[in-house]
Amino acid sequence: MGYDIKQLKIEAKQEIERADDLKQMDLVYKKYLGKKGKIAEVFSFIKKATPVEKKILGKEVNIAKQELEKMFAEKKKDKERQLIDLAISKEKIDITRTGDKPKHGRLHPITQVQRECEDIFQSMGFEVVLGPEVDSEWYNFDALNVPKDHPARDMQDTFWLKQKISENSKNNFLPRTQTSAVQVRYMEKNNPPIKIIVPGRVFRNEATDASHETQFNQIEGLMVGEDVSAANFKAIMQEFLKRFFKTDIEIRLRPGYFPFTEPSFEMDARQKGGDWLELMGAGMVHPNVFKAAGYNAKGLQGFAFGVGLERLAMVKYKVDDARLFYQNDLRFLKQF
Ligand code: FA5
Repeated sequence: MGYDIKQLKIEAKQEIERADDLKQMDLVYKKYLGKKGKIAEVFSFIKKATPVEKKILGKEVNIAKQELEKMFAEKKKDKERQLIDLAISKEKIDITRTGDKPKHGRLHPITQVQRECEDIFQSMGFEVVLGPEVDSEWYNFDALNVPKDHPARDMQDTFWLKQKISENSKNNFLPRTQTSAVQVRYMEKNNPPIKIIVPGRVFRNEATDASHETQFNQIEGLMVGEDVSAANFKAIMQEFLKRFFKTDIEIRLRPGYFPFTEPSFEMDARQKGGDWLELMGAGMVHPNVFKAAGYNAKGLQGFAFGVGLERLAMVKYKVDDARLFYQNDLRFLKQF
């Protein structure tokens, strides 16, 4: 007998098992089950064989063909399923994975503090008013009852834009040293009752330290009317501080001196266990300021205050050095 079907089957099965991908499987298929494959070869041999050989060999080769076809079909199915699974796993979107948070910007802590203050004062009926950052010596000093050559002018070291050229202080300009410069500017154009706050940048020619910058932000407050009293100031301040700090803050008032208020005081604040920090200057508006604005001061009263925004932020967030706000270190700024 010219053919060992058992051996043929063993070889074919081994090769099918070894075939790793569909392409190799095709080759193996052709080799054994193709038109010119080994099984076909046996069939053509059988055609010419003796009846006894035909009977024995025919049965054996038919069984072998069926087995190999089956084995082949199963392996092919497995391989195809594996390929589909692989493709799916590559394309799959895991909807349970936490997303990547897009990085987004945020408001600077001092801007946040400014907006918070604006919201609180607006809700108490104050209007937000702005003034120029470069103003005249008149509005910044003279109109505020700070006479020329008066030592009070040295309280706020001033950057001058040019050599002073004029005797008329309305013609000399400076980066304003205080938002109080907006008081008379506003009163010239508006009549009482007045209830305004003025946020803005101010500039001082002084050495910097943990609580002093050459450029910082203030919010001025001004309330003027016929019977505006120190009690009104106290009530408004209490409400503001309660809403701004939200936690228990210790406050103390000290007598102070500003030429544009009489009496004047200064307010310090601290978090429990922290150091006292001066927050603001304040007082009852001096009659000379009303006069400079062209008001008839009789019967008019008002209070004014100027609070440092960096100082508010320092106490609220327990930051012990104001310079941190302006170093642009994102690790610091991201905390707010
Ligand atoms: C004034 O500027 C007055 N115009 C305040 C005022 C307004 C008094 C209205 C009366 C009526 P003073 O120089 O003390 O005052 O500054 C006010 C606040 O600004 C200080 O309490 C402090 O919070 C802040 N401040 C002052 N200097 C600096 C500085 N160099 N750096 C940061 N904050 C400062």
